[in-house]
Amino acid sequence: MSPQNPKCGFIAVLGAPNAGKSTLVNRMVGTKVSIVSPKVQTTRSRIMGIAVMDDVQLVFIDTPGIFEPRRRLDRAMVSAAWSGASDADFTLLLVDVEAGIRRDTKAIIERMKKEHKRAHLILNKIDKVPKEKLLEFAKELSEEGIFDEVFMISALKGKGVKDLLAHLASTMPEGPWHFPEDQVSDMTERLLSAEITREKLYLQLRQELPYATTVETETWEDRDDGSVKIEQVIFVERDSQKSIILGKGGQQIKKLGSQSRLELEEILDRRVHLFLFVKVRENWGDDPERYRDLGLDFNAK
Ligand SMILES: Nc1nc2c(ncn2[C@@H]2O[C@H](COP(=O)(O)OP(=O)(O)O)[C@@H](O)[C@H]2O)c(=O)[nH]1
Ligand SMILES: [Mg+2]
Repeated sequence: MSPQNPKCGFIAVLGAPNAGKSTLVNRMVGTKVSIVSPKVQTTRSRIMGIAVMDDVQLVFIDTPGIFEPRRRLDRAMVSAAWSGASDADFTLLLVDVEAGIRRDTKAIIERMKKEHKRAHLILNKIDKVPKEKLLEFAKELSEEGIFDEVFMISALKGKGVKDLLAHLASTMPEGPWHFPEDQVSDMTERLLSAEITREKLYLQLRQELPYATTVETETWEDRDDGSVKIEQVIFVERDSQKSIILGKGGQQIKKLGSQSRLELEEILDRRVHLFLFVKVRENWGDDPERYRDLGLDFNAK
């Protein structure tokens, strides 16, 4: 059924790493389109999550966190975040109230000021701090003069998210929908599947390791019985990392594979045969091949 008076808008979700951007986008969309972990820099590329409210289609652009980039992959991620913002009609700036207003957030605000950009301020993780603290943050940040509205939410618990969504829906411009009504994301199933495995990797493995890994779906084979066979490669930088991922007697990768498979079966709504391989690629972070799938700019400044 097509909408009577269609409205559609693009909304960029910006913020420091770990602010809860992906958690919020997933909640707005109502299903997982972007992976989440307690680690910083989980989201590597720009991901669109699409929500529909009556006649309104809201396209959220989840972005990698904005921080001071050091390595090539950092630069590509931060650049993807800013270009996400420039493609959007509206911007939400998410602040983790538990972490407070840190350098990364201040730097984002400074750049927005310089570019005369405006945003809605979203104070997230309100389940973690007392009310007085929230009001202080709201006051302090309002003085920056770039925020039109302030919302206080818990993306994790869902508190305040409905109000935010309803408000956004009421302000979207008139115009045709950009995506079919049942589409929830601009990601292919292949890419989402690789992301799900990377999420499990982040959740299972501690220390520095996850940042040095990337996952790609190599083959995708739809079978006659309705199931799908997926082969994925986990790229690491060193042999020592490979053995961590494999674990003793292959225990670690087995656990990884079964967790990822369970979630994939839920998301894809079909049986999944998942095969994981680990390959050592020293400096995969400097290999243009690894950027293409993610839609990242290898030469980002
Ligand atoms: N307590 C609490 N944790 C949250 C909330 N929103 C996100 N988180 C957690 O913060 C971490 C980072 O979330 P994520 O969505 O990956 O942040 P991103 O890097 O900004 O995309 C995860 O462990 C989330 O579960 C919230 O409202 N309350
Ligand atoms: Mg994220």
